[in-house]
Amino acid sequence: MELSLPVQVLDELASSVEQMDPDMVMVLSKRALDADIDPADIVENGIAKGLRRVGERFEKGEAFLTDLVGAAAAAKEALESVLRPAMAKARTSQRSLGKVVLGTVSGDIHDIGKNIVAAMLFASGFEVVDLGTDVSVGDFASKSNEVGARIVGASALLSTSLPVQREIVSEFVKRRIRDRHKLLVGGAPATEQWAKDIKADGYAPNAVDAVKLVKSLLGLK
Ligand code: B1M
Repeated sequence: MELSLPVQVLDELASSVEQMDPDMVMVLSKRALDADIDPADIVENGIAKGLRRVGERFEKGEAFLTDLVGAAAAAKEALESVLRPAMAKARTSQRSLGKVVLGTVSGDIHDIGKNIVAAMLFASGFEVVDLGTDVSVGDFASKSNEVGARIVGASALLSTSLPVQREIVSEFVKRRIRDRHKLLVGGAPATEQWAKDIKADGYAPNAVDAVKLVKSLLGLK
């Protein structure tokens, strides 16, 4: 059976990320946009799929750290220069729907997923203050309070960095600023149950759901 065009392009895109081919990732990302595929779909079912496949091979000992680095570099180039601008162009309103602080927790330098969440939130009308990676618990609390962010999102990709999300919640309680901010967690090892256990306000498995969650936490449609 012949695959329909969008499925085929996204499949090839995932494979080109896996093959660490930045030029092909770029070409296929543009082709997918030209075929009117939603940028969120391109990211989730093309680029992220390829990255996760490399991760699975790495876990089984079939790929090396250099493969993770190469695949991430190929993905990042297209995300930053093609897909993020396409998402920003789709921004519906210039009026800010609210301020969101985002960061990857301390000990963790994975930022591709967090950057996608940031791009989708921006495209949906939010002002995003991105603290970057390896962000300390104290910085999450002080920066969020300083900029007056209603929403604070912490991303963690390592099982060893996941517990930092709990420390962030505790830090906001300790500083008596917990009720001023809604705390959102995400990243591959996080789950809905984990968010409940650590008394965060919510968990999202992907960028599209993160936008929905932020809107619902702020009482927006
Ligand atoms: Co790393 N790595 N890595 N890595 N890496 C993982 C996470 C791993 C699962 C691979 C594996 O073994 N299968 C594994 C962790 C295992 C574990 O802890 N259980 C791992 C490891 C072990 C490591 C190192 C320790 C390897 C080493 O040095 N020996 C090391 C750690 C470095 C550190 O952080 N201190 C390391 C390094 C790296 C690179 C630097 C080479 C590179 C990252 C480059 C970068 O980000 N700039 C890298 C990569 C690329 C990966 C994988 C292959 C891909 C990550 C990714 O970008 N996914 C990853 C395998 C995997 O993810 N399954 C792996 C695509 C991205 C779109 O998805 O980040 O899940 P994700 O984001 C999603 C959702 O999770 C969600 O929305 C996003 C969009 O859908 N989301 C949120 C994310 N954050 C959110 C926040 C929210 C809401 C939703 O609200 C706040």
